[in-house]
Amino acid sequence: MSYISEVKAAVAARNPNQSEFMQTVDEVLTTIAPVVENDPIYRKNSILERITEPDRQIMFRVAWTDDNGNMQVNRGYRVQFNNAIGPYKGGLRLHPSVNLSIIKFLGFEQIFKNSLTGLPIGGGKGGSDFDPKGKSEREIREFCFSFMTELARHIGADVDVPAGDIGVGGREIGYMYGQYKRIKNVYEGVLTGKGLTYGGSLTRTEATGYGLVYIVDNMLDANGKSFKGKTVAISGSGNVAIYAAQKAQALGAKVVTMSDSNGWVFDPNGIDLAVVRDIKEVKRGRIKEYAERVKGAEYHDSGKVWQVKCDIALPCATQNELDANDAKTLVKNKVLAVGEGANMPSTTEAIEVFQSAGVLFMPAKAANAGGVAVSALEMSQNSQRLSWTFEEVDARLKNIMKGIFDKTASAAKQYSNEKDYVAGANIAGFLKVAQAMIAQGV
Ligand code: NDP
Ligand code: 2IT
Repeated sequence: MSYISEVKAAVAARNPNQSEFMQTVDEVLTTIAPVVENDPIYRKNSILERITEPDRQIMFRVAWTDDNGNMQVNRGYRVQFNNAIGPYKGGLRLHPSVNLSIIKFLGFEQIFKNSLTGLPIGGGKGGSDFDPKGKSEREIREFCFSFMTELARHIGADVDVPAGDIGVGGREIGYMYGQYKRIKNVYEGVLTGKGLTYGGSLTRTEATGYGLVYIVDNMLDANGKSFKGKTVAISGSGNVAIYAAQKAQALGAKVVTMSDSNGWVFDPNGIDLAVVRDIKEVKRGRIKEYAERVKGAEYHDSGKVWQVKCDIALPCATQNELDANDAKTLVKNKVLAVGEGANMPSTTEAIEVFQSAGVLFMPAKAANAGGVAVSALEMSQNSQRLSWTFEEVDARLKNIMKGIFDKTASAAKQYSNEKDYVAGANIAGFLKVAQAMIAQGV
């Protein structure tokens, strides 16, 4: 049995009922085979066994009182996966679907994504099955305080630095930061995505969406194409989706769709982002309101944005939101490129459909690394007690995304085929972490 097959079987046996975690482990181990099977050093050092087992998995009770005075209980998580190249770094997700498998899949992917940025950050992820939808300001604040009361003992600016993800934005980071400071009495960059008045970095809000469009633009450019005049379908209408749409529009594309978990909108005239931002960032409302406010726009509560004809598809909502049937529809409609803004939005089968049809496909670990990259720049600014301008951070982000594209493309060319950016990103991300693990011996 090959080393990779052995480890896959062992990881599956040790982690029953963790389908999302196994999905990413299967993909990563399969695609790094050309590196791992050709050099005995990886087996000798048990690198695959080590990299698939988190350093530490923390699960804890989060109790808080709702507005009726009743005590509610949720489960909190922080998985500190790998700190071979830097402190654990990765977001916190608040969504009712959160479980250990989802946090582990996100933490595992974060190891390789963070490595690709070229910055000194290890991989981690956390969150809770708390549902922020429909909660009052007071309930959100109390949940965040209670969550941080336990989390504070496990994190630190040089230990583990959480940030936002689904359901966690500037508001939640603010409450968590306030509680951390109260408990520890230190003013340090322990969280990223902070507000601009207390250590946050300019461009962090925009970074994931902008970075996604920058790297897709690099990929298009390498293939003689560009965003100009293209029709773009985007799913989601949260942080990543909004700023991906903004940058795609700035590069001359027409964005025609956005969605949330209730439904999706199609605007043949191009999405008016001021309306989306008012609904989502100000009112915290539903995307359905877009079609009530904008003439010519349609709202659908069934089906998916992928049925709309587009040149470029940017899934920016959640894992496994784009399956093989969606991929076949996109291919039939002659999609040129796909860039994953969300983490693992395409199923394994969907990726196969895109790759075998010759669609340019940029996987999440490379495509959405701009967010965590600017988080790492926020850490640097906090450590230096300096803050850089929007233009400076944006210029660095653009360079980092170009660096990720180059590393991904060159590893693809060396170990697989030129356009296999999935293998390219996994291999380039893996090599740096594996070398550090071997050097450190533990
Ligand atoms: P937000 O919470 O800001 O937005 C999430 C969006 O996706 C919302 O429109 C939400 O709709 C939709 N969505 C979430 N879960 C589901 C679901 N189960 N089914 C359908 N729609 C869903 O999160 P972000 O924009 O920050 O995150 C989006 C994706 O990008 C995630 O996969 C995240 O891991 C990834 N990511 C985020 C980064 C960041 O910096 N924020 C960095 C890198 C990746 P609704 O409001 O109805 O729930
Ligand atoms: O998935 C991700 O990379 C994020 N949610 C951002 C993590 C971070 O630490 O900024």
